[in-house]
Amino acid sequence: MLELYANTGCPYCQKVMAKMNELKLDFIFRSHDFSDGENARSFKIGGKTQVPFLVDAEKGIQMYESGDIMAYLEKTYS
Ligand SMILES: N[C@@H](CCC(=O)N[C@@H](CS)C(=O)NCC(=O)O)C(=O)O
Repeated sequence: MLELYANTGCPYCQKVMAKMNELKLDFIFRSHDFSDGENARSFKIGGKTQVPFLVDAEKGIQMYESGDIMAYLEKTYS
């Protein structure tokens, strides 16, 4: 199952979520709290405090950058 670490107020996250909805992809939304800083779960996995952050465990993929994530989703799941 795809996991997206994101924040609903983040425009980059919104673009990625729109792409996921367009492609009708199921995913787990992991709400990211910026105040958690380096204690955030996504930081522990990916090493950055940045969102969006995609984890595609089945394919061994972890990815930052909304443009890269959208291109990956399009290429892999459309
Ligand atoms: N170039 C990145 C920008 C992402 C970005 O700036 N995200 C902000 C939230 S809207 C963020 O995570 N800021 C905190 C940080 O970078 O540590 C993308 O397109 O995904």
